[in-house]
Amino acid sequence: MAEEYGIFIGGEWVDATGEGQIETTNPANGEVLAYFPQGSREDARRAIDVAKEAFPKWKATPPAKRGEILLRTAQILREKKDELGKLLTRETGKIIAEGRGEVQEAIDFFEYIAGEGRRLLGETVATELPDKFAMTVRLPVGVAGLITTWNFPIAVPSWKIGAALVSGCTLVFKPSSGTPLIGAELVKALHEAGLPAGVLNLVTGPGEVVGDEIAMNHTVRAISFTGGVDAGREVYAKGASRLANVGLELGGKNPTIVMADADQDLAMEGLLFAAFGTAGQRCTACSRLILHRSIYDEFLDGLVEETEKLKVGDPLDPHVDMGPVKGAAQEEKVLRYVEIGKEEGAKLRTGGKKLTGGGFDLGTYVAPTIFEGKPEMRIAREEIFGPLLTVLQAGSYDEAVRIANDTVYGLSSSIYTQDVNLAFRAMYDIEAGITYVNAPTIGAEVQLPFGGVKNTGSGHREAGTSAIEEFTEIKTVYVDYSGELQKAQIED
Ligand code: UN1
Repeated sequence: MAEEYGIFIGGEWVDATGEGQIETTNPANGEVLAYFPQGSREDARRAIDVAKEAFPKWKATPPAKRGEILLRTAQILREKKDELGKLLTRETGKIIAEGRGEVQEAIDFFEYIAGEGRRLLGETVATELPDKFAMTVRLPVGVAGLITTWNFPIAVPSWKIGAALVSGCTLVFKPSSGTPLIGAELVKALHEAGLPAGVLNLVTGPGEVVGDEIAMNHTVRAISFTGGVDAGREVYAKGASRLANVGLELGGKNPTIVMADADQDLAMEGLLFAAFGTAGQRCTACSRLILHRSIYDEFLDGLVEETEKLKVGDPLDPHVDMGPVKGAAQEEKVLRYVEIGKEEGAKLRTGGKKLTGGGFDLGTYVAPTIFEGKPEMRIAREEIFGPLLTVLQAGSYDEAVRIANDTVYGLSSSIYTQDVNLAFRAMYDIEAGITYVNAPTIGAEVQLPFGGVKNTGSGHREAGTSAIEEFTEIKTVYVDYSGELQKAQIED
């Protein structure tokens, strides 16, 4: 029998006032994993108020102590890595190697960011006056609201929670209704590690209700959102209406350029991983392949052949390469784009259908799909978030970059070439937050900034050296120890 959860406020699981339940299910076979409340606006407000109350004490806790709790969280997650990896696979449908990999990404980030508690660096800066000292310090913004999506349900919340907590913020966390169970496990691990009650509160529920309250509530000074562009735009506008700090990590239509001189085997292996890993359901997934004309036919034939060898099936089976897409809505979306691609005159090279028969009937499985398309087609422009790769052709490096940049998005990108000059040019020319050279578009490491340009974000970067910027404000401090009134800028 699937367990029924409440919402987590003030260090305990409590009943929600909202009506209705979220049923979290396994996309591989439809099994119900748990029930969570459809939280109400009042539930969200209660969590925000508790976070506000907990803030002064958490702010006063030395950052190194805050970091220690995060390090212990990493240890707890490491001990539970197998169990959590399996649960993550059951809740998202990503294959078990990726489920475990995602738990590892959360561990990596908590280990990394724990050390930030011994830095939280500011600057000391020279002043123009004698006997005066100037410096900057970083202070927490206050209560932060975190809204996340289902495709990275432990790693992405960990980036946000880890950075916000070490910064000294207290939090309201709304996990995706698609993956609340793994979100709850993360919250449990943090409390097992010693996080004080009230510092982190979890409220499940609809974006239009719980998410909206987080976006609109004046107590929430920073909002960190990962999800789709439409929802992100709304959160941004609502946050802006009350001048809150809004960090957005939205979609992608990530290109891979393969030049004529590329190591083709390496590029092909990388593409299979980037396009069909996690069934294409990563913000960083490659959904546009831009092939140099001189290798187009040869490379594409090889890629289609290799794609057809991918084993699709039960994501808990370690021999499987690709699992289901996340539920009926994702399946319907991918299949709709298959029809759109056909109507636009794109050439379907492989896949393009729902997989049926045997174990497939219980879940939502779509075959890895490759279309030959044109840059102006919708399948080459819109984020599909599934195992659908559109292949485009370019006659030169300049044309390839033009096509790569012809998108409203700009998260990840990749170029395969042996030409070091081209590789460095691409680093500047491609409009994206991340560019890989001779490596796939997915698999960003936690100690580097993560985020995108154009419609992918609002200029913030998560993880890495910039992780704490979303959750801290810089305070400039002047200390005048001259004992006299000294006036900057004024002569005499
Ligand atoms: C996402 O899809 O939102 O770079 C995050 C990657 C992962 C993170 C993906 N480390 O593919």
